Order: sequence, then structure tokens, then C-alpha cells
Amino acid sequence: MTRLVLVLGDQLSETLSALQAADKSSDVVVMAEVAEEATYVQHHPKKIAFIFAAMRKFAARLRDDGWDVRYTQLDDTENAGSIPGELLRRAEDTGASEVIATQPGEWRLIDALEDMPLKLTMKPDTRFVSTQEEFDAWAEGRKALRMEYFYRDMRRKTGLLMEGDDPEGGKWNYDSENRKPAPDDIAFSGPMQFTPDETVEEVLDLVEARFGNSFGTLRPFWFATDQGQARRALAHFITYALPRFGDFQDAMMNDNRFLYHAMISPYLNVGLLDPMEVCKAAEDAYKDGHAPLNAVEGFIRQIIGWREYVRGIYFREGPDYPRRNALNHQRKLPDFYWTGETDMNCLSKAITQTAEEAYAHHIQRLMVTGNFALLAGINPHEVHEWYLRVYVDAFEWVEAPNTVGMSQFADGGIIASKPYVSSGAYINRMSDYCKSCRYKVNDKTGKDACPFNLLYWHFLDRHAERFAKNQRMSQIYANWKRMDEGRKQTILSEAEAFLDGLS
Ligand code: FAD
Ligand code: DLZ
Ligand code: SF4
Repeated sequence: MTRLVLVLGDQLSETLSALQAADKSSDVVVMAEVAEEATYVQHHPKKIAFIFAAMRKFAARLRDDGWDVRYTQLDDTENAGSIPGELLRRAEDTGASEVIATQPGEWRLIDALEDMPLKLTMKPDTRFVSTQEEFDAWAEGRKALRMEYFYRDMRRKTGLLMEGDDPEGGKWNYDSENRKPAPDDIAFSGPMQFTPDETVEEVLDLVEARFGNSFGTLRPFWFATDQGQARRALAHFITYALPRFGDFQDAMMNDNRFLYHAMISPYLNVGLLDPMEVCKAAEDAYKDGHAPLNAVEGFIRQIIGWREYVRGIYFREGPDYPRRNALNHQRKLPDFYWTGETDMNCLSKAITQTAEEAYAHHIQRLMVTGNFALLAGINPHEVHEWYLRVYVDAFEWVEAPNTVGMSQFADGGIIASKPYVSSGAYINRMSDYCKSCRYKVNDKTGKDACPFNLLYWHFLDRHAERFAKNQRMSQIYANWKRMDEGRKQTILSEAEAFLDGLS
């Protein structure tokens, strides 16, 4: 009896559990470009194009491999418009009454599949280092779910950078060596870029016609869209950027959008790259003497540490997680998040780059756009939707914990032990943004004062009850307490005036 095998746009791996559980000789693979997935938030056009192009190429690969693939393009007249709708239509065509799926990376779609009037076998997504059972067992009974301890377990489990039971080099974490400020220039030309082939060009035309008015520019489009290209992009990063990845991981520059970052998150998240393949390539670079330990450890930690950990949190915390708002922040997202039109150079640069590339690196997301939203008290759900829309690598399982938890502290401190907030001084130390800004980063008050300086104290003051007792913040609160009362009032009233101006 024929069964339907669902392959979603971020499940483009031959090792997918649904494919492994199916029978090539009798089952039918269903893949569909559908309006519901393309519009549940208004994604960046580059993101939609990346997913559709990679889906089309993966479908061709499965066909070459002998699978019967029923692929629906967005503009097919019979397109039912949603994943469950497409499965029902294909069930009618083929007489199938059963669907094999791999668990989607979003509660919304899990619920939609479970509500279908078809028998559903939902397999776990095995394209991760950790299973959810493992994560839950690790989390159970712990007072604090700190990533570092989970990461150590993942090192032990994978054997990556281990000397027997001990970490390579004697330390688990080399982060203290990874905080160098922006260098004068960067010796890496950026991620490998690919000229669109016929399949990609067709998708670009479709996306331009249907989603051309969304935030962000579609062309030039240079992402890898199949496994072979993604592997070349990875090899390019390992050869030319990994050795310096650690040193400048937190740096930001006016004229360099990628620094030594990998730009592989989209490829990992849709399944064109496997996390262990990526980490082993990095480990080999260390063993061959090509890249130093601080770089390789830092890079591997992002993948088997942070990436796995945020996924564990998303599925452990449940569907309400993206709606949490522990700090009761209610302000509307400022319009400049959609235009980049602000005198604050750091924000303008990060947002313009986001519009053009559908990419910004971690510190831009956390310490520029995220930091500002948190300091200004923007509603975290609006912030979450912005991040989910604008980045090519954004899928809820990874985006929501990073935004709602790490960046906006809206989960009340599950992920972050203290809020990631800073004044302009941090941005000035790590970037060259402030040199060309209309505001003065060293001015704490007055018409030229950097807004981050004003909002920083405003945030700390309005949330003093919650954070003053936090040991890691006691020094900052002591500084605030010591400050002259008149100066405090000036800072607070200038911050209020700035916030009023936002809306
Ligand atoms: P590199 O800096 O080169 O790092 C290598 C890899 O490590 C990345 O490709 C990624 O797979 C992984 N990684 C690094 N940090 C994280 C992290 N915190 N969580 C998960 N994986 C990580 N990452 C996404 O993949 N999708 C998102 O939607 C997303 N949203 C974010 C929202 C906010 C507010 C913040 C602060 C971070 C977010 N991140 C997200 C994490 C991180 O910013 C991106 O993974 C990274 O910028 C991707 O670029 P890269 O490949 O050049 O990363
Ligand atoms: C993000 C996305 C988009 C834009 N379009 C599709 C699509 O048309 N068909 C599809 O199967 N998947 C798409 N995706 C990815 C899904 O939204 C993703 O699988 C869920 O959000 C779960 O992570
Ligand atoms: Fe950003 Fe302030 Fe620096 Fe301007 S001065 S770039 S607003 S941190």
C-alpha cells in the first residue's frame, strides 16, 4: 500500500528519518511550495528563493535516486496552498491513507499535521547531535540550564576535541581569547558565492513576481542551493576563515559584513550540511595544524553547544514560548527596523545589511538590533517576528530561543543568566561604527549623547527590582546608585524623550 513521505523545505537531507522509514519501491515523496509556509510571516524574498531553489534541486536528486516525487510548485493551478492540503490532495491522487513525516521544527506545523484526517507516523528529526530525550534528561531537576554544561556533555558524546575524558588543551572553553575588537582590515574575501543556475533563476523570477514587495532585496542572489555547493562553501570557510574565526568572532565593521564568519547556518538548518560533518571538518583543520584551538573550539561550541541547546529549549518549553514577555515590554517595533533610516549608525548598518543579505552575524543580532530592542522595551513577540522574517537561516526552533530567550530575556532567564544589554561603550569597543555616527559614544547626556548610553540606564532603573539582586549585575547597580541624583534624572528624562520620539 502506497504511503506518502513528507519532505519539508528545511528537511532536505537524504538521511531524513521519514525517507529512511519509507520504501522507495512503493511510497511517494510529497514536496510542496505553498502559500501558507511562504506567508505565515512575510519572509525576506532571499529566504523564500533559497528554500524553493534548494527544494527543487533536492527533489531532482531524489528522483535521480529512484524515488517517485510529487512536487508542487507555488504557481501550479492545483496547489492546495498548505502542507496538509497538499498531503490530502496527493492522498486522493494515489489512494494513500498514511503519511510518514519527520517532526517539523515548529509547533505550528506539528499541530497542523496532527490535525489531518490521515494516519500519521511522525519520526524524530535525527539530524542533530542530541535527542530531545537526552536534552530533557540533562535538564531535569537542574536549577539553571546553562549551555556550558550541556555543551561539555556533547563534547563527551561526540568525542570532538577530546583527549580521552579530558578536553583538548586542558580547557573546555577558549572564549576569553575570542573577544578581539575590529581589526584594521580583514584577510578573508567572504563566503563563497554561487552564480544562479537555471533552476535558481526560475525561482528568482517567481519570487520577484509574488514576494517582490516584502522587506529585503532579492538580487544579487548567491547562496548555495544544493549539497555540493554547500560543501564547497564549508571548505572555503575552513581553508580561508576558520583560523581567525575565534579572534574576531565578536567584532563588527562598517565595510565588512561577514568578517571571519561561516555563513553556513542556512545550509545547516535546511539540511544541506550535517552538523557532525561540519564539526569534523573543523576538528581536522585543528589536527592538521591549519587552525588554532581557540578558533576551532569556539566554532564547534556554536554548533554542538548553542545550536543543539536552543533546540532542546524550544521543544522542552512548548508552543507558548514565542509569546513570553517576562519583562512586560509593550512598545511597538520602530519603523526604522524596516527602513534602516536612523542616525544610529550601528543600527542603520546592521539593518541595511539585513535587508540586502538576509544575514547579519551573531553580535550584530545580539548586541545591536537585539540590544536596542531590549533597552527600548519593544514587545518581544514583535521582535521575534522580525527576526523570523528577515534572516535566511530563521526557523522557529532556532530563532525563538535566540530572540525571545537569549536576546530579549522574555523567558525570564531560562537561557540567559542576565540580560544582554550594553551601553554604546561595548559597540564602540567591538566595532568601527561609532567613528562615523552622528551621535557621540562618549557623551552620556545632551543632544549628541549616544542613545544606547541613555537607554542602558533607563532599562536598569526600570527593572531594578528584578535585576539589582542578580550577583552578576550588582557592580553596575552600585555604579547607578552612586551617581549624582541630578545626573540620574537628566539621563532618565532624556531617555524618556528619546523613547517618546520613537513612536
Ligand atoms: P558563525 O558565527 O560562523 O557560527 C557557526 C555556526 O554556529 C552557525 O552557522 C550556526 O549554525 C551556529 N550558531 C552560532 N551561534 C548560534 C546560536 N546562538 N544558536 C544556534 N546556532 C548557532 N541562528 C540561526 O541559525 N537561525 C536563526 O534564526 C537565528 N536567530 C538569531 C536571533 C538572535 C536574536 C540572535 C542573537 C542569534 C540568532 N541566531 C540564529 C544565532 C546566530 O546569530 C546565527 O546562527 C549566526 O549568525 C549564523 O551565521 P554564521 O553561519 O556566519 O555563524
Ligand atoms: C520557510 C518555508 C517556506 C518559505 N516555504 C516552504 C514551502 O513552501 N514548503 C515547505 O515545505 N516548507 C517551506 N518552508 C519551511 C517550513 O516553513 C518549515 O518546515 C517549518 O517552519 C518548520 O521548520
Ligand atoms: Fe551606535 Fe551609539 Fe556608536 Fe552611534 S555612537 S554607532 S548609536 S553605539
